[in-house]
Amino acid sequence: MVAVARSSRMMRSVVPTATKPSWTGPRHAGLLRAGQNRQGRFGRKLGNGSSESTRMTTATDAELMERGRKLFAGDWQFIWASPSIETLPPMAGVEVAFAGRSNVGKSSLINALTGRSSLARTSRTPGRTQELIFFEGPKGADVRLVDMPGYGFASAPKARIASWTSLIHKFLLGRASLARVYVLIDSRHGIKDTDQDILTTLDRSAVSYQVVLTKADEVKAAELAERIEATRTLLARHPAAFPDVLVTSSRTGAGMPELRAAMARLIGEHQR
Ligand SMILES: Nc1nc2c(ncn2[C@@H]2O[C@H](COP(=O)(O)OP(=O)(O)OP(=O)(O)O)[C@@H](O)[C@H]2O)c(=O)[nH]1
Ligand SMILES: [Mg+2]
Repeated sequence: MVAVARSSRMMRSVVPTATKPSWTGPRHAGLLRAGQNRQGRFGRKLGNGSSESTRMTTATDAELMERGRKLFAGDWQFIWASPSIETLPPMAGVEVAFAGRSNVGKSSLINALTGRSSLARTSRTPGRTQELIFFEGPKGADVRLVDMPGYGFASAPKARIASWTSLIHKFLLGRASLARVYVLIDSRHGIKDTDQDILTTLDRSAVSYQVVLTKADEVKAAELAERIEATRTLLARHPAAFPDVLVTSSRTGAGMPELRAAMARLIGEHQR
């Protein structure tokens, strides 16, 4: 098996899967320690799911925010790109994936989280990310972010749409190391039919997932409040989803501390 590895944004090379890329740079060990609340991997899936990132106590909040900040201030590197389900990297650590329609802002969110302007490739044109792109966090954190191709990109050739769609659904259903999926929804548009397909797939998978509204800077406060409410109402039909939504803007940085904290908590739980 081989994987396409990028050592820079312009250059690609092929490395055998057995070879761990050596360009991951300095590492920061011991940034995380286990969280206070022990939860199994699926512990929040069906019950009081909103407690994790939206209803934390003040003390825990501050601690998690700081852990999240440190985690994402560490060294994040591209490690792998998979154009197919057969070329995925070996499973390791905690994986967190970002799914959503083309152009919703998945790659931009990864850049905003990591404080890097071009770790993930972004574009005004839909269809920019065409593979499953893996980024690895600081050493010791044992976490990877997965930037996914977008769905609902109507103007791409049908065969390519079918291939991306199949890759997305297979990955979400069959990846045991996937601990959380964030489903990104554009604040201007809300949940569409194609998003429902992904939510349905996630309901069938064993992974916990949460909706993240993106581009909050593009809508007025009243419209945003309506969108949040409408999204919550739709999510009520998906008991496997976190009932609450996270609101973000990669442009202004809004919601990033909360999202980082939620991931710090998730990782803490998995490290126990
Ligand atoms: N105003 C605003 N624009 C954003 C935000 N996030 C992303 N964008 C813009 O939206 C466009 C698409 O962003 P990407 O991050 O490439 O979107 P994507 O979901 O990765 O797209 P694909 O890879 O094609 O599926 C770019 O022009 C970004 O600058 C945001 O928070 N606010
Ligand atoms: Mg992208």
